[in-house]
Amino acid sequence: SAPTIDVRSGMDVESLKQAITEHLFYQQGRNIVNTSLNDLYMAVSHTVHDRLLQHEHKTMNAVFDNNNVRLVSYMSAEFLMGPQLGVNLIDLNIMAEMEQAVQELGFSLNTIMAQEEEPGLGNGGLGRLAACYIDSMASQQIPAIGYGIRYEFGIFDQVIRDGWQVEITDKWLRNGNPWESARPELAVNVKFGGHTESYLDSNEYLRYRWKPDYMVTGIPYDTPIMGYKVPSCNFLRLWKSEAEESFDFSSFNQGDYYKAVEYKVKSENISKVLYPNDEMLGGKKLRLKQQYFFVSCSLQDMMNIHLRFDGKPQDFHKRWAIQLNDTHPSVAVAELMRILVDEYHVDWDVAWHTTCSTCSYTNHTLLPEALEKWPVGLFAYLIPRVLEIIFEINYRFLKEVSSRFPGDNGKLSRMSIIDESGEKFVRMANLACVGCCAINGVAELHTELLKQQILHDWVEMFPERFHNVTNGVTPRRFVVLSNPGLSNLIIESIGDKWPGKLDELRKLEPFADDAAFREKFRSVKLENKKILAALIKERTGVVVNPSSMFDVQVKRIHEYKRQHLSVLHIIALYLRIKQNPDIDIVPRTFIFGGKAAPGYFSAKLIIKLINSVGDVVNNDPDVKDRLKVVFFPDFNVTNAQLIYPAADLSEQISTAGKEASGTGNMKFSMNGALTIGTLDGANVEIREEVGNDNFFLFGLTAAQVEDAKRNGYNPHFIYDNNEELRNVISMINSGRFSNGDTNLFKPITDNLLWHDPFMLMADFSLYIACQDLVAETWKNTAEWNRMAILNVARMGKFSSDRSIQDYCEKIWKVKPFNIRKA
Ligand code: 26W
Repeated sequence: SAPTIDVRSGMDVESLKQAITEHLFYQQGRNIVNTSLNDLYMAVSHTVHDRLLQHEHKTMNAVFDNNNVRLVSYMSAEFLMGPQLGVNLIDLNIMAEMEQAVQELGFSLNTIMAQEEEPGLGNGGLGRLAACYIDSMASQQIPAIGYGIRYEFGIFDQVIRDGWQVEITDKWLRNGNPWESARPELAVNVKFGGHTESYLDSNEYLRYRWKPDYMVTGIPYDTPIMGYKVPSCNFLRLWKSEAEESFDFSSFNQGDYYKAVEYKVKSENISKVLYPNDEMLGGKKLRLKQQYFFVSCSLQDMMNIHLRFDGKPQDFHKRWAIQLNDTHPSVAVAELMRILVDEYHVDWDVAWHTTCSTCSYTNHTLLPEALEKWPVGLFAYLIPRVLEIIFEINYRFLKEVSSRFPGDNGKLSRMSIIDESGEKFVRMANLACVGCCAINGVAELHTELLKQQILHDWVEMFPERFHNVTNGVTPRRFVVLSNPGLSNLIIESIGDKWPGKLDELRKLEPFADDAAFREKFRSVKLENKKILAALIKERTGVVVNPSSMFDVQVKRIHEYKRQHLSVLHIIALYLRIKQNPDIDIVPRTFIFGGKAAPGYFSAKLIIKLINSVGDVVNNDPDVKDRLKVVFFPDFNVTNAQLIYPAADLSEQISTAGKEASGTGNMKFSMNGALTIGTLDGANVEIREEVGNDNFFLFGLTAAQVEDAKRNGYNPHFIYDNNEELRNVISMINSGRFSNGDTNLFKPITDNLLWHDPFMLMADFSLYIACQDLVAETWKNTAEWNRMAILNVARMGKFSSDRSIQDYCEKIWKVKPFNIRKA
């Protein structure tokens, strides 16, 4: 008999084939013989999306039927999602069925997956962390919504021309987005500009209302976020800004069509483009508008959901736990107060209790230049009523501070939400610390330094608010999907429970001593390296040897991350070869990748330096292909998924105390790379887990860095006393890597010699010695692979599932909600 076909939800091959064919025809207007690759990708993705919607619908019905569920709202200006098709097939457990369905239609699933244009709605670590966390919340069956901005242009695409970074706009929506659904019926309005006035309500209470200049409409676009092999499906809700339809210009300016057009453009601009800066933004007005826009939309939406449950406005905290991903959404503290007090007439003190009980704040950086502050004047101009509320919060808070610490004016001025030392600013971290019941750092060391340094006053005032939640990453995307070779090897050995329960990987430990397993492990890595080598050839023209050590540093380009320290090492090796061409040296391929903020000159010059050193080293016959240097252009999630599985050595070499956590470090180890790293961020905990013997540690500690600074650090002195270092710097300054131009890289070398804020000079000799040990270890293949297998086996702690469990227990006080049992 003919198989029963269920076009919308069937998971068998026949149903999938039928569904693809129908979507191709009815949605794309194509049939299977004249389809384009993109139409095919759209049809396959719509087929998967249909199935996700079934789960999303069931999850939301179960949640809404239950009055006691507390939901999580993960508010983030960035969600660096990466391609969706592959992970969704894994979560639905239909990868094999889809592969077969597509094959029977005459295509290859890999080619179709490669067609996807990833939503790059984030800069780096913080945005990618948000994406891992919404994945893990769904997998842990925590009812949650991710709230953010639907940027029309995500992070720019990077191309390299003549060794320099060139930025190209990211038109990720140009071929359509099959994963999102617009929900215009859930649109909300956001006020901007104008003035406030007071009035007496019917009970003679003094109230305030905000008469805005104009309003902007937020349209939500939802993307389902499926849990891994569980029936729960949450969603990501991103806001697009549009002009408010009913806004009537004619009433004050008869028929001014141009004014209406201008207003439309102004409204739509808010969600137009992601700011590509991951440090400070010099008070960009549009950025503040973005922040307030998405926060206000999200809070209104959350209140609507809460009221649908028949909740009272002041019980908002019983329905919702809000996590603020850094300070970017921290205006939520004031906006929630505004909604409760102005719109629902809740008493101030009650509203304040509700707000503080709802919100928690995650800090992601200690770098002072990345702490957000906005000119008070800008706030007054854009969101006057919100500023009044901030003043009121601050007035009441400072009264509390002075009664707790009488006469401590230093404390008062440091803790004030308003910076009054010169031009007045609103300090967003202070607003978050006042209005949140929990504050956390993202790795043990980072949390300790936060408490000692930038948030010290806050620890004295509110010690119970402080927590650590060490970051984690999703093993579904970063192992199962991106490294099928390794996944299958692990499954053969210890079964298939580990992707949802990463501590299971411990069972791999005994295999580290099994020569046959080590050989299979080595061959998986080699295959991954061949794939990457082919891609490197295609993208850069450089031919690399897959059996050389792949020494990789991929992350945003920043001086504190010290990509240039690795460059100094490369030049040192090159000098050794030039001095003795027959020297016995371990063949290495150095692979760099990462974007520089468009206005960050030093970072862009570091990219140029990497490419310039590569040009010389790669083409010098004396090198005999023993060293290759590659800058892999346009590092993004898609490319990352091909790079981590092919790495032998992971470079995590930031100045101690500067990298809050790092998450790439975790992705490398999970894929069987060994780490060379400083005691910084999560490196400390990674080393603790994998064992000191299985981690290449070097460099000053955070405390030593601080001491050296206090005692008048002198980089030039170190340079004077280290011959190898002198030769390396001289080689750069000689113009050898810049066609004789002795000035091109001067800004880098001068900075190192005379300032060196990130202490490359201090760490240079330690780094080189450690790299020599790395090379020695590499020569013993069995030993290297034993160490690498132990790294994989001991990475359980760094699953984002564990991070989410920590947030649930320590901060949100929410439990998994099993929709089957509900
Ligand atoms: C105001 C502009 C701006 C934009 C982004 C300032 C700061 C940021 C982020 C905090 C930068 C970021 O991505 N930080 C990284 O967050 C990761 C996730 O917690 C950590 O692993 C990284 O160490 C941290 O640099």
